[in-house]
Amino acid sequence: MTWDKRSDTTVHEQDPYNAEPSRAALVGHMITPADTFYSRNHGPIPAVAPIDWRLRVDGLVDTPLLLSLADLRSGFPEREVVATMQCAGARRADFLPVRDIPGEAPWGPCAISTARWTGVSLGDVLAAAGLRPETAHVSFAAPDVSQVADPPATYGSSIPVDKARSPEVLLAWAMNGEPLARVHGAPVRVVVPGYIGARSVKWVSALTASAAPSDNYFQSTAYRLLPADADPTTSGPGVGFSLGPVALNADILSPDPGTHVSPGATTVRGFAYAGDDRSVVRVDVSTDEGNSWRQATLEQDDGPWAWCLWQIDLELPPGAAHVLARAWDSTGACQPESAAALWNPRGYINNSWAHLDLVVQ
Ligand SMILES: Nc1nc2c(c(=O)[nH]1)N[C@H]1C(S)=C(S)[C@@H](COP(=O)(O)O)O[C@H]1N2
Ligand SMILES: [Mo]
Repeated sequence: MTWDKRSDTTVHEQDPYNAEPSRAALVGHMITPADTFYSRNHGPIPAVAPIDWRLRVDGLVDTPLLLSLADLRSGFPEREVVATMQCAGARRADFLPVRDIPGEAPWGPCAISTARWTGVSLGDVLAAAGLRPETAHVSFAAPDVSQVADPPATYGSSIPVDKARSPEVLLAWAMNGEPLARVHGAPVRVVVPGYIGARSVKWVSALTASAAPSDNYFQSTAYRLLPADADPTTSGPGVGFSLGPVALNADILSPDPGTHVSPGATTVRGFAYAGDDRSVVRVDVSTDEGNSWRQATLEQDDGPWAWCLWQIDLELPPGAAHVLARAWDSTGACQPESAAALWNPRGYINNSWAHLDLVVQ
């Protein structure tokens, strides 16, 4: 099953289906086409007919709700948000030379994509149910059962209530103007812009208001950043810390690594993404191991939740070229230099400087 993805997609795993686009497919599009958007799954992909879909809203609410897709579409204002989604495991491949990470897919830089999402604000639905003041977190449940969880469990996550009320967080039924594809969570998924992809629950079936974060395996145990010396096979709930907002990241998408280019001008292109309440303000590129940096041209016209695309023309002398890139965000943070310093047992959030080797001849 290819889930209608391009033929140059890298499939890390067929079942569960885990796949990322090629750099060449991802580069240059502010909005990632549906056949190019990466996909991350922890179990078999459910088939949920739009007519059968229901959303339960319960927990610390005044009025529990049970909504159909028609209720959702007719009962709340429609909203559209351009938002980037990035998997916490993106760029894990660059951790592997530091130390192996058994049992996790070697995602490259392309476990990130951007779409125009249409749906309703999660906050509007929560307001209709009436959140009680003790609510501190909102949990999302889904029907897909994962054998990755121990014991096997359905997928779920939660986000803090302030984020849940923020208007950009959607219950979305469309991606790039088309009904959501099954592999992306049809008929309705959560989209939490600025947070790791794991929080954007697909095929969402319930929202629960609670005082504590979700005790679902994928919130309490997975998607926690462990200390380097922790054993991921025995680290249960509470070890390390839970990941939410995305850390500043950038990588190079073109040319492909190892490409032979002619001496003279070479255009280097990539993405940068700041996550949550920050924005990308600058991307630096170096061809002399970081002794000097030039600034790339940024394109970021699609609002605060979308990534930034960048490009720069470099004059490269004949021989081996090593290109570095690093982004800065609006808080003054810059990406860390080395993957070695960031290595962690589950291989999350590698946001170290981007590297590209080229041969100029
Ligand atoms: N129900 C459900 N939701 C899920 C997942 C899942 O396995 N099951 N994977 C999560 C992870 S880790 C990511 S990165 C995103 C990927 O969304 P996509 O497949 O649409 O790209 O979905 C998230 N939502
Ligand atoms: Mo993910």
